[in-house]
Amino acid sequence: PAYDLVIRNARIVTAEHAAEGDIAIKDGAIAALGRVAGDGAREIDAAGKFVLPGGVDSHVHVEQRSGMGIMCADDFYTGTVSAAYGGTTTIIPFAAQHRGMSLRKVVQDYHEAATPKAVIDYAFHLIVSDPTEQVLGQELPALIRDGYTSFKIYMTYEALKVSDYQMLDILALARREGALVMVHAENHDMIQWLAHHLVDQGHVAPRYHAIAHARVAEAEATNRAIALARLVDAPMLIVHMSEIEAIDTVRQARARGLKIFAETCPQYIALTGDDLDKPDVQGAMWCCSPPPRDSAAQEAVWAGLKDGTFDVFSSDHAPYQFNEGGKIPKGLTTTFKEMANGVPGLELRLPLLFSEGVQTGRIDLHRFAALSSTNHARLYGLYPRKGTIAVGSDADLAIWDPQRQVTVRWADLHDNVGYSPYEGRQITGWPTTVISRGRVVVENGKLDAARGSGRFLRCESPDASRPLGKPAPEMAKMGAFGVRPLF
Ligand code: DUC
Ligand code: ZN
Ligand code: ZN
Ligand code: ZN
Repeated sequence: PAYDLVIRNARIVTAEHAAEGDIAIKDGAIAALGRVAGDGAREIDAAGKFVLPGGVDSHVHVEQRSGMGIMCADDFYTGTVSAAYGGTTTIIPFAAQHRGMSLRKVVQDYHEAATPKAVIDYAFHLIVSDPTEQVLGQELPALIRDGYTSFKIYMTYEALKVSDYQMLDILALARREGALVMVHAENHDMIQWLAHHLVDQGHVAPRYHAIAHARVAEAEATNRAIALARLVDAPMLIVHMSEIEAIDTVRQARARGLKIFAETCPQYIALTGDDLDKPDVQGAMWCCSPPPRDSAAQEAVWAGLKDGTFDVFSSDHAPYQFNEGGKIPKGLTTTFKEMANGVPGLELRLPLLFSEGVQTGRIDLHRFAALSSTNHARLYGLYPRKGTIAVGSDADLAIWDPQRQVTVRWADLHDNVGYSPYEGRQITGWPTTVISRGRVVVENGKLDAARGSGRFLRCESPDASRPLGKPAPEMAKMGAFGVRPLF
């Protein structure tokens, strides 16, 4: 046969194009598109189905210890298996530095964890919590050249947060070295102050998490992060956005031509703060940061998904088991401050967006492809190897049955979390066949992928990280005073 695999009669949809035709795959890559004459060692008839680029999930936590020291429930096997079942063929988890650690060592440790277990391809973002001279001067520039071209920083969480001063250091470095900075934008002191008084007065249940993480804390930090980026003319991406005013702030920044990118997640279209309002500690299962808000905020998120304010729709999969060593730390009748923050979403990210977005007419399939795959690959330097259906690209594909009806039950999912925040929800449309580098890894509900068969991806320095060349006027003036360039 001319090809390893040929998919026939597909309705092929990418971020830019739609076409009816065949996809021929050889040696893990797409070899031909259109009317393919040669035969395949294997052929799949995709009549009546959509073939989309395999999902790229650029915000996931796998085998990571949280700022509070709690270990994720998913390792690189269960995490990547769960991703594959949900139509995702590339993940970009974090290699997380905790203070005092060498970033180089952190990266080695994550590779040791991922290499023997991952079943789909992966890259890494770095989490920078300790920007020492060694980290800024040596480790980060070298790591960026080695293919780790994005890093996340936190404006909140005692153990992880960086100061505004440190943010400027990190942004200036990213600008100079060609990396993209991702920011968790919430005002730390507002949250701490509210939380302190809530706990002080005995309000310790999970539902108060959604009160302590006030909307204005996200709005303020988003605005401040953008201001810091403006000072030094560094592009930036705000992760997991949930809130109306913050979304508007990003929209305005972009309207002014700034390179501010934005991400939102399933929990902000499918959950609300009321989900945390459950008896006893049950609400912990819906706890994430920022917290889901209300239906008005959900509508604002949809508007942003539609109008392009959001570039990427990621899961922020942060899997913690309920009780056993997870969300509710053992033996503790806890306050909401000790809960692990995060919800699972790797497997349901795309089905939720398809069902709630495409099926309802809120977004079209091109936008779905962009939000679920293409824009992730572009923003993080993996395009066009990942994120599209084109000759020469990796054959990472998801064949979607738009009619398939699924009722979410955690028991049918493949993560190791033990519950789903979306239990009982009806979903229309499902990725029934998933292909990673030409290998059919999921078909008819069955997995066929060996542990360790996923490959590490080095990220290029993305166009998204190129500065505009317009720092704040005062910075431009410093040169005229003979000040040495700051980046
Ligand atoms: N931030 C994340 O990115 N994930 C989980 C929790 C959080 O605060
Ligand atoms: Zn975060
Ligand atoms: Zn007090
Ligand atoms: Zn996260």
